[in-house]
Amino acid sequence: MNWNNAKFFTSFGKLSQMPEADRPEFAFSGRSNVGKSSLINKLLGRKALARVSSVPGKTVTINFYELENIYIADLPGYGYAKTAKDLKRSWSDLIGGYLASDRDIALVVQLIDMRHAPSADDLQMIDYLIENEMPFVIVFTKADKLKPNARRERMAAFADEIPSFEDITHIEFSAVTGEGVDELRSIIEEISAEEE
Ligand SMILES: Nc1nc2c(ncn2[C@@H]2O[C@H](COP(=O)(O)OP(=O)(O)O)[C@@H](O)[C@H]2O)c(=O)[nH]1
Ligand SMILES: [Mg+2]
Repeated sequence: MNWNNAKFFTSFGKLSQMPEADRPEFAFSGRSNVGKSSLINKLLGRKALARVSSVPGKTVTINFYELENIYIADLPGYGYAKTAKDLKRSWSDLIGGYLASDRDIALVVQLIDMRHAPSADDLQMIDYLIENEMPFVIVFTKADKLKPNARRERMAAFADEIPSFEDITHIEFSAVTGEGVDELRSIIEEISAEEE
């Protein structure tokens, strides 16, 4: 797979605007500021395909990037403390509707900040994925921000904090050092090959 060939495909804020489901989709999910845009840019070998910002966006949209025979779906970040109620509702309508659709969601990549215990929203998302038997992996982001000892402790803690952790494929990732990029690319390549 040529990872440098990704192009922005479309952006939609309403389920009625979802593009045709004509290929496998890899959906990226996580709370605001977890490092989702940075990860997508790193994965796709681009500096700013997905917008990196410390200010959470005000519009709730799903952004699709097209890469060879797959879509990369950038789901809106959740869990921002100041999120207004109606924004929260449009978030759950959009994400919930997308995940529950009959689209070919080949994999959900659930991002969690390695420095912190998973939030209630993270755990709700993981429960949803398990309950609905959706294929997913967890990516622990910002690995470069932890010293080795703290990192070991946090990884051990996740095993207690995340249900069925031993059965979930997880990747330790850093957009700064590039750690985990090859591993994540291999997983996506393997699944897209199976989908052919
Ligand atoms: N040190 C470090 N900072 C990161 C990493 N990934 C993202 N960040 C920073 O975290 C903040 C949020 O990143 P962003 O990609 O916009 O998060 P998003 O809201 O999930 O899309 C930005 O200041 C990024 O520079 C990482 O792997 N290491
Ligand atoms: Mg972002």
